[in-house]
Amino acid sequence: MLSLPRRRFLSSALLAGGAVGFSSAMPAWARGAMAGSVRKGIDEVSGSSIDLAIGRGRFATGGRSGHAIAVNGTVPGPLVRLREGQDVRLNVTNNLDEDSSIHWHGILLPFQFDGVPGVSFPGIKPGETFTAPFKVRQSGTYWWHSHSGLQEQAGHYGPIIVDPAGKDPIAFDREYIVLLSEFTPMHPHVIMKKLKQQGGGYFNYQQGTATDDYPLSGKERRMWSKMRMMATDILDVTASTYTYLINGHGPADNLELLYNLGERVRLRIINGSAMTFFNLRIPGLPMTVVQADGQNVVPVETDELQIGVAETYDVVVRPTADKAFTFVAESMDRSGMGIATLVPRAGMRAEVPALRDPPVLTMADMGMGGMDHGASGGGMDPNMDHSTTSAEDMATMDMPGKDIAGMDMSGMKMRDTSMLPPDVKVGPGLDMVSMGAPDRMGYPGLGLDNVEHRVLNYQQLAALTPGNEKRTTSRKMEIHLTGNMERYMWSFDGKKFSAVSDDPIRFAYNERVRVKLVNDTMMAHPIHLHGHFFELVNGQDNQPLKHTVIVQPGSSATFDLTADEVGDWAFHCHLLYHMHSGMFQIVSVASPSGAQS
Ligand SMILES: [Cu+2]
Repeated sequence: MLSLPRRRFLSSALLAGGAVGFSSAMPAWARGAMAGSVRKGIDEVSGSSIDLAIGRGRFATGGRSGHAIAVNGTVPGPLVRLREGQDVRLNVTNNLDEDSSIHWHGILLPFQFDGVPGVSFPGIKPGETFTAPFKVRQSGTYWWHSHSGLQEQAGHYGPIIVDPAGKDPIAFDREYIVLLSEFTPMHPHVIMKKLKQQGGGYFNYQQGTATDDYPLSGKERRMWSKMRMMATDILDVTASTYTYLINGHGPADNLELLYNLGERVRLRIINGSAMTFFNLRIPGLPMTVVQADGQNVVPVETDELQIGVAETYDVVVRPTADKAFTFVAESMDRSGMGIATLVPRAGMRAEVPALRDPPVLTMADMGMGGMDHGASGGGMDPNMDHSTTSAEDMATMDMPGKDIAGMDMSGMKMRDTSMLPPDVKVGPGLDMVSMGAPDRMGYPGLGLDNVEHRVLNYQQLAALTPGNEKRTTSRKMEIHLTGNMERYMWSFDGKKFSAVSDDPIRFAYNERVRVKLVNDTMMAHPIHLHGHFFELVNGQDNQPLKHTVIVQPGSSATFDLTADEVGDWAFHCHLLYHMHSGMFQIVSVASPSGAQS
């Protein structure tokens, strides 16, 4: 009679004992329940089998705190450190109560392991572990992030470094990861909803008013308002909502990067943010750009560079003065900044520069930069000679805020759909058409075209090692980046992505195609292709390889692609809320036999 309750007691005691032993042996994140706060910063994982566990927690920085998604208990998640040529198994366990995923951004691997739900695999269900086994075929600086819903915004991202199999052509004495991101206590779905309800203006606290001090005349202001657009619409979400992070640390955290005098310090800069372009500079210290998107480039010395969402740049700096230097990551709209300090000794600080005046959009950003280029379109030629363009065009290219004065805009159409190729769908999702869409690969980025120091632009990038394919392209393709800012609709070719009805962009195996991206919107879009590197058609003999390209507002950018990675791959804008709103497509590369995957 007593046996049954006793057995019950014993078994529950055993369970409790087991649970205690389990919890003392394993950190909270490995059990799925993340008690309390998430740790900031970056641990390192390496070896032939790497475990990553996705969980929840609370994150706090400065005066802001809120919900976060952490991997292995930290935001950002751990550095995945690999070596070129090694075999690795990446085991991803989802401890969330919703589906999750990890995409290995910039890593070449079989498409089934690319980590995009609905494209290359079904996603990872709660409690499941997904394993990606593959051989590491490359080296360089990359990153990983969730491709499920809006999880990336909540902290689900981290860095990847692949060390080269042989000698690294980049000489350095010390290295740091500089992973840029944002934290917001606002739930990402609330951000999405506000953007949808109130257009891109919701988070823009820098909107022009009659009494502001933007360099705009009354006539210009009336013109912008007549178009129901804002010259200060630079980033959809700003520092009013975001705290900008470097390696998980807000500006108040005083993140230090220690160096010894004279050392060559390699900064592996990753823009792991959801929505923010950053202007990067270290006042008093020139930066030598040695790698872009994980691919070595001919070194270029510069003083500032703009990094788009999802891009990476490795720079080498050499502090030869015994002092502190501030690393400044200023958001493109200049509403806030991420801060770190390079210091020879702990506790030293350098001056933090004030935020500069916000830039304003110009006619070039409205797709009117190419007005006078006529039939040539100005688009396919990356070496477009600006000296042959009209004075008005020059004004639009080089003098933000000044160009609209003196021009009568009343006769101009912002939406001349007769300029569009027939495959672009004309509908409410398209509120602007670029006229001519000149190539602006030589443009350093919004607000950086009139600073007094050197600024990097895409035309300065050249692959370090020749040997990129020299085969000429056999086909040309034009893809339009389309949108309606006020309705917050984003698409390719006017078609919002829906997995059910859309046809993928198809390539034959090993086909070499010249792809021109035409931006029919007033925002810069960082366009990312999975599973491949494409070559920027930027006028260099050794075209640089990239996985992400910024297409400037009202402009075009062109790349050559050799489609030699079989399978279905995501192709999308890396602004998270643009991708989520429909600026997404599938690229399908046929197998060598010619069969579509
Ligand atoms: Cu976009």
